[in-house]
Amino acid sequence: MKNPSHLLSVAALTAVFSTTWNAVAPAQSCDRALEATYKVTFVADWSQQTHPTDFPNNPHFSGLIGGTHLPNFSLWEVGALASNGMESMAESGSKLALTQEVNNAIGAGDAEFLLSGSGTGSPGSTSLTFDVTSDFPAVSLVSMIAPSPDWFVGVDGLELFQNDRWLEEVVVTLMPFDAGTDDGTTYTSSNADSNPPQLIYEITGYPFFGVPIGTFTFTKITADDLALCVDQLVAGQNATLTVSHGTPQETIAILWSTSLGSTTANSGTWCVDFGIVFPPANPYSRLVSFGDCDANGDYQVTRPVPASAAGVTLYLQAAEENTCPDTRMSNIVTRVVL
Ligand SMILES: [Ca+2]
Ligand SMILES: [Ca+2]
Repeated sequence: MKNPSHLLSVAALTAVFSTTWNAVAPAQSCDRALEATYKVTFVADWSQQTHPTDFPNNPHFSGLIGGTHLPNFSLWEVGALASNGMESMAESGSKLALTQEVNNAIGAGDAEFLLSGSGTGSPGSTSLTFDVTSDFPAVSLVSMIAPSPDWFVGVDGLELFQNDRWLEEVVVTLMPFDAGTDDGTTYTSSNADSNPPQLIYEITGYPFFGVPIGTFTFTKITADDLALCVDQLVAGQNATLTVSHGTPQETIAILWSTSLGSTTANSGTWCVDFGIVFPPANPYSRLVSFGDCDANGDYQVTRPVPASAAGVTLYLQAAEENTCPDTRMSNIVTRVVL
């Protein structure tokens, strides 16, 4: 059973939050990064049928390795020298040195998350689920073509967050690259370290002849589309709530709840997928605020927190109007009213 004082607090919150409408301008920016989870599926097509020239035994790809990073950071790129980690990956399939390079980049503030997954026989497929944020929106991911001297497939700095939007799905057609670190010319050439090393280049001729190796398909699983920032909530004082990454001039609703869960609705202009729960009979009783973004897509409102709310745990989430059939939701903010 819920205790009566808790219910009283909730009732008081409803009354105050739903009857006070005082948006302030100009809005500050909520500097919280947007978070997303993607799945990348590597479909390897490389086979005797697609690439008959000298096709080797035991065709496979080494474990996926890479990271999410700043757009101006590069783990590898065509026309540049391969790092030691890229050389090791492309020649032996080892992840160790490249893992260290990604971790070093994370330590230097250039990268955010290490990506590490399994390899696959070919033809075959493997997938990897990973987190990414709008502050480090670029993903690089590679895998050795094996057996080979120093050949690999991969993406270099694919940005999953562009123009203030997460991409729903991106299909990358994979072509073979040469890391420039081994002079072998056939799949099964013995080791011949390149001295001096050459620049990374796409192999357009033998033995691939322009036929793609496979695909990386990046699919958005979940994502925050709006960033919600909420001050500390202090009973009897004003609190400021800020939403960023909204569509300029579009309407934002912020709602509160005392429980996490699920509330979805499709009412024509409001297609929402809340991770918090509202009373079915009157969801609008949980409305904190409702108003328009400014020209930057920011929205800000100040609300009084009722004195009776002290000790209550609140969950708050924002939604944007006119995005149907897609939803545009914020992160969920959890606050214990002080
Ligand atoms: Ca080479
Ligand atoms: Ca080498």
